[in-house]
Amino acid sequence: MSSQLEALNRWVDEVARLTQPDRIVWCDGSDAEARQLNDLMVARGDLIPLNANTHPNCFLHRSSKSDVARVEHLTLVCTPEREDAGPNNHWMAPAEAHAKMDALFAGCMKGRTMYVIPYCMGPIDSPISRCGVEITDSPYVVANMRIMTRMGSAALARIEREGAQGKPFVKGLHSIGELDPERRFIMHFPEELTIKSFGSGYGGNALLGKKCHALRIASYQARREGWLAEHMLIVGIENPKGETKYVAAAFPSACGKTNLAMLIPPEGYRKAGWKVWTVGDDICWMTPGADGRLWAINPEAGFFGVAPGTSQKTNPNALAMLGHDTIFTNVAVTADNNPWWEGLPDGTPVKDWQGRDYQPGNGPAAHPNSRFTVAAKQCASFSPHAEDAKGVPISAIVFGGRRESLVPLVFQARDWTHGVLIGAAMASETTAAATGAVGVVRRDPMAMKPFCGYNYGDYFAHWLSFDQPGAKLPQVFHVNWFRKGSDGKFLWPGFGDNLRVLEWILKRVEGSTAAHDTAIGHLPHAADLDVAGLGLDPHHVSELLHVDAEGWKREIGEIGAYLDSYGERAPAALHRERERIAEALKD
Ligand code: OXD
Ligand code: MN
Repeated sequence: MSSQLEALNRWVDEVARLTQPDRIVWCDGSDAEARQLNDLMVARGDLIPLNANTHPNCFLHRSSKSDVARVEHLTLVCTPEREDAGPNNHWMAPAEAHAKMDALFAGCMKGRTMYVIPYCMGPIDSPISRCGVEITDSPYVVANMRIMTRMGSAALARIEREGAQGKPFVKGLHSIGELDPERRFIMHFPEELTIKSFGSGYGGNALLGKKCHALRIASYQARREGWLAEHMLIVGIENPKGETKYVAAAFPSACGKTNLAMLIPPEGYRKAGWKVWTVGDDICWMTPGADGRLWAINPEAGFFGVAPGTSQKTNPNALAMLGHDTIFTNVAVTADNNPWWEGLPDGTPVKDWQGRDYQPGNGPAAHPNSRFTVAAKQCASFSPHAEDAKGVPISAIVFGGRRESLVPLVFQARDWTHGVLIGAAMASETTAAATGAVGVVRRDPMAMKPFCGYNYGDYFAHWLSFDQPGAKLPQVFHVNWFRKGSDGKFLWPGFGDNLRVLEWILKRVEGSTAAHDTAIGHLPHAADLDVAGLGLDPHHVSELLHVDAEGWKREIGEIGAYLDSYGERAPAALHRERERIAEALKD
């Protein structure tokens, strides 16, 4: 046995001594194993089979009602020095955090089965991929990890192989505990490549490959090793000449990343031959290639998407992929036992997400953060290059937020440093993907506020460090689909029509269109955005492309105060860039 497998076995023994499960199961990822687990969960009531005629092999899981979202106030980064976690993270000293967690884990698996899940984040043969092992007492977590990662024997073989090369795996320990919000913590030990999560079964807290490993731990590793682990979708845009360019885009949670990743071109574009290819909808790992470009993989194998709002109109690709082999969490059901959520034009809920008879007075039928878990391969637009071991080359990076006012539909950074400032200054109105108030504007640099595993000041410096001689970095853009007019209505139709903005972005990447140079960056000339046929009021188009100098002076001032909150660690180059823009706004 290799020393890596010995280390893994020792850790499993140690965890078993602490948690005292009745049984230990090593997951091999086989179909037989999945069937057995499903039968068990159905027998226990953890999964409810849905209508087998319309939704073959689909199941509903109802969570505990106080366990429906990520819990940022209970999510900690435990570095030896508090400053290394930064003001962007909750922090605890590692020894104290281990003691606290081990006390929670002591004996917590009595009467339960402990599952050992070896997994690989990214294509099993990609040098960019990384492996981990999650230990959990939740069969629901196993079933979801099976969809979201490459899980089982192949991952274990890679872990063993990499051990021989001295490459470690990430250790994640999870228990649902008693699902008591008072006894819930998600702790990260980046220097030990370790995660300990207790008391929640919710995806972002419990599927440790996702936010915990692929973002918080990976971002820390990426800084040490010279790559980027980002909260970004990856999409390929194929033009009528058959050329595909890849765009990575960061938006805060529940701002339409899944919809953008699976966009269906408007009819005129479709007829002209435009196609959109989905590589990923949530996480992007990018690494500089020998050619100087950034090459990206989606470390995930599935989508854990927000159900409400998903419809034939907003995301037909997603709706179609949810017709079979899908786990739904906290959606409502109809009388004929089909899944239902707000935003579906047909069907009537009879049971709400808690399993109660549906009554409008009780609030939405489906929880606003109800989810589907589905294999990426089920998506009709899944890119034929999504599993390429070398990844896909990124031509443009797009940042975006949900901003009712001020921020134009699209603008382009002058250069990489300006692009990093735009990412660092991102802000958005909060959504239901995390507990807490919804609709409050908060700064969410690169959409990584809940996910950056170290001090944001160091993170910005890491981003800046990619600007090396010979680097062919992507162009950087900012979009805002959510600007509202004085009548309180959205000015931009969004969804498929977002391709009109992506087309302009790609033209800028090619250098085939001019732009309007402003203090905040390059904006489209109204005539260069293909909005004919949208029926937009020309006044609304100019509002969408308007730079309100007074409003931006205030914004730039707030960005300065925000950068100051990172003290010495905020790179001087970002301060200088901000001052340059502040000066330009005076003209
Ligand atoms: C997610 C999130 O689930 O960002 O992707 O919360
Ligand atoms: Mn996300």
